[in-house]
Amino acid sequence: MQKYLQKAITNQLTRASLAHFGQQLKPPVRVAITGAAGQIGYSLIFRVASGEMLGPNQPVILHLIDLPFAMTALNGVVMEIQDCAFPLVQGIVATDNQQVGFKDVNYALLVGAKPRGPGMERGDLLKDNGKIFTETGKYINDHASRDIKVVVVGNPCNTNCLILANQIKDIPKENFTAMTRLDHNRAQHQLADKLGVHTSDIRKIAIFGNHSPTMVPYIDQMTAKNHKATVDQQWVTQTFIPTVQQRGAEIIKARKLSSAASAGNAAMNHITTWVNGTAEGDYTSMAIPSDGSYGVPKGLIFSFPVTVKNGKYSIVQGLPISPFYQGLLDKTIKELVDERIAVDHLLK
Ligand code: NAX
Repeated sequence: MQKYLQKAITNQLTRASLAHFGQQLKPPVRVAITGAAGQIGYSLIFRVASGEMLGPNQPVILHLIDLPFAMTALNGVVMEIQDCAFPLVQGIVATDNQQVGFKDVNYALLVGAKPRGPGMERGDLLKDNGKIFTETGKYINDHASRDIKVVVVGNPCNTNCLILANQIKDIPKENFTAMTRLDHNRAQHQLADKLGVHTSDIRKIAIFGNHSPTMVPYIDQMTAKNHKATVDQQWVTQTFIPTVQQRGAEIIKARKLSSAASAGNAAMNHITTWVNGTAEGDYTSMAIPSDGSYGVPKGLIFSFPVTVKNGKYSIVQGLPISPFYQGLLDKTIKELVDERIAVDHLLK
């Protein structure tokens, strides 16, 4: 089984059979997904394989990584990918060996993480995941492509990303990011619903801070259908912000399972926007290394409003921060500073 799983299944479809698409195909890129046998993995892998993340002319070699105990389940996922006969899938590497898993990888969606168990303190969660992300950082540093773009999804994703990036010696630090796009998408839906417009009509909103209940959905510059839009402050404080912050818990309560499909969707959105850019006049949310903007301590992995062009993101500067928002920002900054202190020994 192990031998089979570690073998690259190459040339699922030949270039000749791809030619019927009548498109100029790019050379294949390698996309790693950790936690590939898990729930988010299952909602994500097939959409990446179909070309939804990187486009219809971008063949992919999937690197599916999970822990040894999950290899049998992962083998089932591999069989299903094969049975989809995806035109863009040029190979599959399914493994519990990170050296093999991250070899020459161009994009990594780091979903795998230790979940918070009953009675587990946040500090213990940080430490356990810290070990995982320290190790993964070393493998990425030693084996991945130098242009790799990484999004950390596994929680606590901001600080996991901080630990990971600390292991990286010769890949730009800005290539390491964490996901707050799900929170952004959730905010967009709530606002569209409130204003009676489509989600795509809502622009210029952002998530600041940690992917945790302290996150700050910022809407002071919001437009709907390209016009400045406002909602009443009472709804913002009593309904909107708590709904976005607690949406994950609400979904678990309803489904008895976590929000895997929307999380997988957001992880893909994060990479697609990073590659293709933001729309003119709009921004998105990415947790990225702070450069000190908005008074956020340098180096924290902090969610900012960003614009993206030619594969590079830039923090949107100069947004007015009201005393209300400053109070929220201070809280989320403090939480991330405390998380950094808790894992300080892993950052040496
Ligand atoms: P599952 O428990 O279904 O799957 C996790 C998978 O990761 C398992 O197959 C497990 O074996 C694997 N895994 C654990 N440690 C690993 C390691 N070191 N290397 C490779 N694989 C490893 O959880 P799922 O629902 O898929 O959620 C995964 C993670 O996403 C969790 O940490 C969760 O908290 C986080 N989330 C993050 C979100 C965000 O917005 N940033 C939202 C959704 C989700 O809650």
